[in-house]
Amino acid sequence: MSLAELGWDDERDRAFAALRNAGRTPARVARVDRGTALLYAAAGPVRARIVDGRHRSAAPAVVTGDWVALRAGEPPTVDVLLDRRGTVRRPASGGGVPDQVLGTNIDVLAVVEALDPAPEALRVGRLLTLAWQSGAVPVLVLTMADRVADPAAVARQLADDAPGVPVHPVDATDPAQVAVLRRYLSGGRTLGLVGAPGVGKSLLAATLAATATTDGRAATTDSRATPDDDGRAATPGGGRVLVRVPSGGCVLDTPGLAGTGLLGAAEAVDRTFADVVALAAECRFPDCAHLTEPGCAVLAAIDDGVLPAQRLANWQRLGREIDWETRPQEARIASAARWEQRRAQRRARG
Ligand SMILES: Nc1nc2c(ncn2[C@@H]2O[C@H](COP(=O)(O)OP(=O)(O)O)[C@@H](O)[C@H]2O)c(=O)[nH]1
Ligand SMILES: [Mg+2]
Repeated sequence: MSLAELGWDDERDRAFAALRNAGRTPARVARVDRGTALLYAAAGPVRARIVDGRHRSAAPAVVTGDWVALRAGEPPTVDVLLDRRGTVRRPASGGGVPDQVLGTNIDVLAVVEALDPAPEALRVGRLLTLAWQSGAVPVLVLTMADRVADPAAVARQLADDAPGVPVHPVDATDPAQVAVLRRYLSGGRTLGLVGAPGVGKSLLAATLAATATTDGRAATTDSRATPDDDGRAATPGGGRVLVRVPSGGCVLDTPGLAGTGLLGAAEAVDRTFADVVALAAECRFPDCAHLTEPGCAVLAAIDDGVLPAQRLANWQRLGREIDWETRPQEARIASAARWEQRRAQRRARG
């Protein structure tokens, strides 16, 4: 197994020189289980014990996608992480729960959303925000194209909301259609997959990893490509898992993100909605709420048909969500209680 196919390059090789002189070999983390990691090394897959780095205060935990220094032994161990590029995090959900790394060394991050049931523009915006934050290049993959009448039309609509992001509607059960994503794996790149549960992430990963036969259909999944060292069929299911693609590159599958918070994401939202932000900067009043104010450049753009009204609405809703996420928890509870009260009053009025 060539390290280059897994994303090893000259820069990483230079950074590794001293470790190599100390007898270590580089390897990439395919899966982390309790205390051990399954690694892809030049010699093949190897399971290694993770040496507890807690005595070194700043030592980060090993995550799927990491490059590590492998030390031969019985058992082999890993204790050094190389610098990361492109780290995808599930944001902290408040209440002191820290953010969670979903995977790292991701070059291209596909936000996966199904066309059926109809895509949720807000969720897509939220996930694209997470993608921009990761440092990876975002793309949007719309699955279940076989289940809707006009997938291209829906794709165009979502593309309007995501300037600069390539959009690919696909039937994920059809390897010939999934092949459009292979361009993101060339040169040993890693394609990450994020999205709600059940949108087809794992199917996309398995289809990309399957060896194509001459008739273009997927053969059985290449067992060397699947991160299961017990010989059982790989069931990436709940976990974060790095799947090797035999023709080069890797796919990093993640568990479903049902509700993805936006703590600290204001900047990334502004990037996703760069056009609205640029317009808002031209409003006459600096505190313009883009509702009825005179001299509002955003409303003018909507009137002129330059900006879809829905895009302003999505930007405002995401903005409110950020306020919500960053408000202290007591304020959130109080506000939720008030909301419940108002709802009860409305119900009582009938
Ligand atoms: N018809 C159809 N079924 C799909 C498509 N993508 C995924 N599925 C099915 O949807 C279900 C969930 O897919 P899975 O890959 O497990 O979703 P994940 O939770 O995002 O990993 C599986 O039964 C897939 O076969 C698609 O494009 N078309
Ligand atoms: Mg899955």
